[in-house]
Amino acid sequence: MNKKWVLISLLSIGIIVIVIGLIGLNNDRNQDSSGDRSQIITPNNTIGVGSDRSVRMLPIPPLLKDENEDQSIADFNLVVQQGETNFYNDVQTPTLGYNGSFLGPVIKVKRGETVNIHVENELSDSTSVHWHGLEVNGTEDGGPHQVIDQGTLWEPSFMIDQQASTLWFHPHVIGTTATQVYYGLAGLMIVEDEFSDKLNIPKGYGVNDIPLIIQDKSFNKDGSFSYVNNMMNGVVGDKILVNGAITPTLNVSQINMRFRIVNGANGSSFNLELSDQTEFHQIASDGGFLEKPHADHSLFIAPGERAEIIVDFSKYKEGEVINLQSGNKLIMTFVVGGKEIDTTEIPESLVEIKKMDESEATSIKTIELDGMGHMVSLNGRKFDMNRIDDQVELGAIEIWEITTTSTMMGKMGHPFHIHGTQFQVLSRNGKEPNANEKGFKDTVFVGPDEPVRIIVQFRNKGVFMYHCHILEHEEAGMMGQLLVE
Ligand SMILES: [Cu+2]
Repeated sequence: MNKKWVLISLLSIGIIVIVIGLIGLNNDRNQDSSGDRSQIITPNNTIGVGSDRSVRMLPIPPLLKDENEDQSIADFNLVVQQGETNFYNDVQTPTLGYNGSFLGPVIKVKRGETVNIHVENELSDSTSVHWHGLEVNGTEDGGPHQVIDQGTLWEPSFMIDQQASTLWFHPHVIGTTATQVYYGLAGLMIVEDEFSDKLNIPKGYGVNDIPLIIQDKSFNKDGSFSYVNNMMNGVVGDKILVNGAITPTLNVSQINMRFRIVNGANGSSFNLELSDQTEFHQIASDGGFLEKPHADHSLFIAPGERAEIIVDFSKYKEGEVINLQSGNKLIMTFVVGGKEIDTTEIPESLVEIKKMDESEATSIKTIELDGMGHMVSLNGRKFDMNRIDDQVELGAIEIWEITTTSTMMGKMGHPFHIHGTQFQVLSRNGKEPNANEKGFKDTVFVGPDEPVRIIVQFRNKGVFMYHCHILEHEEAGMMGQLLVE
């Protein structure tokens, strides 16, 4: 055999090994995203450079000041900026943030309030601010049609007309959504209403009502973020960050603690549970409270989804340490402190949810989410900003049947999100949806070969996106747009 043939043979073997490896990797990841807890993930919670084992406390994002004294109008200032953040040792990581170097403040609003937001873009790039879960007109939605050029101001104004909920905001520009979120652009919006005011649940922000923005990221040796698209499930990191701290610790008293959990990861789903398998109560999903608290010992949460849970720490003794984990992956640690008077409760019932009536639907549509990596499509096509994929009459109620089929490359699930509305899940794989999916949602995980039927009303005018919330899939074209008028 001459040298040329030896080289070709070696190359061929190499390619075959890589392909087999990728398929294997893909199958592993699929098990993870479909919620299979049998998969073992090697915990990797120490950082390479110098290995910092000191305890990192959970940062609490500040509440953003309302600059308007009028009780019925709120004015908020957001500056999108570049900065540096110290995540471990004395290394600085180049990051992005709102009003700071990483993540952003919490915007707290009330139902019925008029809200003006003044967004200043100080980045060297364009951005947008999408209010994920907020029911507003298309022009205020902050999607790819509301690009904020470098050095300019965007001033959306809207009235809050939806129930109490935990929403969030992040960029949504063509080509840079995934990287801008990964580098730190994400913040929370809390909506309150008369029902959330009345419920006797924990609501002291930063005291017994704590946001947990969960993300996974990887670092290079010099401390900079490593953004590597694995071509399958989007970008997956080997470090877990909560509110911008790597696997942090929170000291808690022996009381009820409410956590507003946001999966702010680019592509990873989490199957959250406490290390001692203790049950907690989920009280809200994406769009607001469930009818009654749902007791469970695990919570599956896909990118873009939110869940509010109450953990009763009065069951523990002082000094006990409980981890929040996903499979074998540490998310964060709770250290239990002393007893404290706690007058809050986990109520029997929370709110009344009017079931949307299937007979009122004027149209049944199908959404097919296919592929992975760059080979993704929605209903067989890739996103085109100049194409409206769907038109809906203002106020119309529709049933959408969302599917994801297996492809040659394997099976995977996708979190499906619709802008500007909150929907209800009618069925999952032909059966009743999970108990924690019976409230309002704006993002729903669609497993492989597991059709999900939703019922949705379009109450706001304009152009809205609907897409997979694995940000690399969205960027690769798993997105469509609809015109409501
Ligand atoms: Cu996807």
